[in-house]
Amino acid sequence: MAKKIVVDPIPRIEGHLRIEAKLNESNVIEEAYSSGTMWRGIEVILKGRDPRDAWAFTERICGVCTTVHALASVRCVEDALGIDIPANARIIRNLMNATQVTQDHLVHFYHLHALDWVDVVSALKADPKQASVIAQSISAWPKSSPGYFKDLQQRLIGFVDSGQLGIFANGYWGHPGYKLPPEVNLIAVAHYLEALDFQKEIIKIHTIFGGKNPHPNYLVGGMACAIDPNSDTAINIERLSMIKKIIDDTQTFIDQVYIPDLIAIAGYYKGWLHGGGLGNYLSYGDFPETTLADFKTLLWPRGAILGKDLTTIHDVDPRDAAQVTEEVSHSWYTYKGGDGKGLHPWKGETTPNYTGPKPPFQYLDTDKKYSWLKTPRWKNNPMEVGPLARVLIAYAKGDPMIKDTVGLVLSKLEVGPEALFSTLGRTAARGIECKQTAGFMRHYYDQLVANIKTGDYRTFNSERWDPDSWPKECKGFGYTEAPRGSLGHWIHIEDEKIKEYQIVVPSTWNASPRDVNGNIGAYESALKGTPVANPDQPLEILRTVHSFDPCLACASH
Ligand code: NFC
Repeated sequence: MAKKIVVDPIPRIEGHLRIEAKLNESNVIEEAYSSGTMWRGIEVILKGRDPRDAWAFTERICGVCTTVHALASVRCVEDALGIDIPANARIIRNLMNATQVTQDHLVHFYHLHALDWVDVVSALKADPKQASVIAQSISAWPKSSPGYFKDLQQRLIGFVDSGQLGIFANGYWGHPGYKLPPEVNLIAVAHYLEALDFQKEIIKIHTIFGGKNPHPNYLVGGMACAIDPNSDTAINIERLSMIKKIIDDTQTFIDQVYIPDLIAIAGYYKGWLHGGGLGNYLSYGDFPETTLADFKTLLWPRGAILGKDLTTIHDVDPRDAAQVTEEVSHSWYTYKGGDGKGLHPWKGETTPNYTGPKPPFQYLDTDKKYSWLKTPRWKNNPMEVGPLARVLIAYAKGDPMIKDTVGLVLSKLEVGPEALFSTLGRTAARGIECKQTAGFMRHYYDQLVANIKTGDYRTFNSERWDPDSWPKECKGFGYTEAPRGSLGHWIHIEDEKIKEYQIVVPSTWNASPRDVNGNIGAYESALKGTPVANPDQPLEILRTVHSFDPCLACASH
């Protein structure tokens, strides 16, 4: 008899995502339903406030992608008010954004996703000498001696013997889906712990430019950090050298730890090609070399792919009311003109109306409304956003750096580009992109130093700071490519206050419920057709959903 299984909550850090899956008699997923189970109402909280404060509220949507909402928000308000920012501010924002993506992808690979492929308990059976031989054969990373792996294994044995697996508790250890030999599991666990320590170093760049992390400071009109090579309270030579050292170390870690681990682990799973999903991909693009309006200079290109067709990249314009819409036919909100009517975010509404079952309950009523996420669509199509979308769009557009790195990863794995349309392809795309953004960190550091050397220390344009200089009414759009994908903020300002503010978030695109036409979202599509070896331990569902790196705090905001 067909069964239904529920995984709730499913993300490793960022909690309130529920997946319900219907399995057929052979335990293959026939239908999946993705539900966000919490809502906070940031869009409602923003109404009536000073638009210059919006970044500080929206940034609190998330502590994981902690900088991206502030970035989209200041860009949105600057767009509405017609503010050009100084070159240093653009470069610092790009550097902080590249830092965010790099750190976020590293944390995703090791701490949010690796344990779907790595069996921690199997590492106890590893031969440390053999682990050392393997580690040295795949990388020049110095922490690879037999003694290093033996010590780590002893620590793990101590955890297990005391019954305190701590961060490794509650895994499906011993599941037949785990394919790595014990020695590769031991190497991966070692790097899990090293990456946990190292990721906090990367993000110090935010504390230098933004005062703190999470939630560094931003500013409408520029950045709030002063540049003065001769002052010890500003961005000076000492801090710039600290940034340079962090970038050097980050590139080394990505090249010598992340990428070799990704290739080594993926090599054991390359037959597991489930989870491809929609085949529709969207990216707004990011990393402007001049202004945001000049799409041609974006280092991450803008575009859309439909039906896996890499020969045609469609033009994307998120300002166009016929392109980006959100509807609520399956979401716990109501729209004045009807819940199935797609609204462009400049006309968007946020009116919560929970109509789901009263807890405790066994299943959601998925024929009706079943999520706190709205349903975004691009030209009525469900779209996947995120690293795989960006990598495919850049690859199809012939970006040389992406072509090289994709080529390297595919040739090491001995698979063709079609393997990218899968859960593992999504995971590989994140690694490919992480190598690229670590390179962007260096690129923007070099740009910043070169610009400072010209004597330009400006980080803020105060021309439109005074609300008396604003029009009575205006609208703006701000975008960024966050680690998980395309993020847009749309604002309507009237009489110096926020009249409406709408946010369409990467995890909302990917985790959206069905639309009024019955089209399923990216998670729902990626899960369909996947065989589940043991419905009591649905490791396969974790793998595919985690490969998108869900963040529900962002998605339902
Ligand atoms: Ni939270 Fe996010 C915001 C999402 O836009 N989704 O990547 C970014 O969180 O992680």
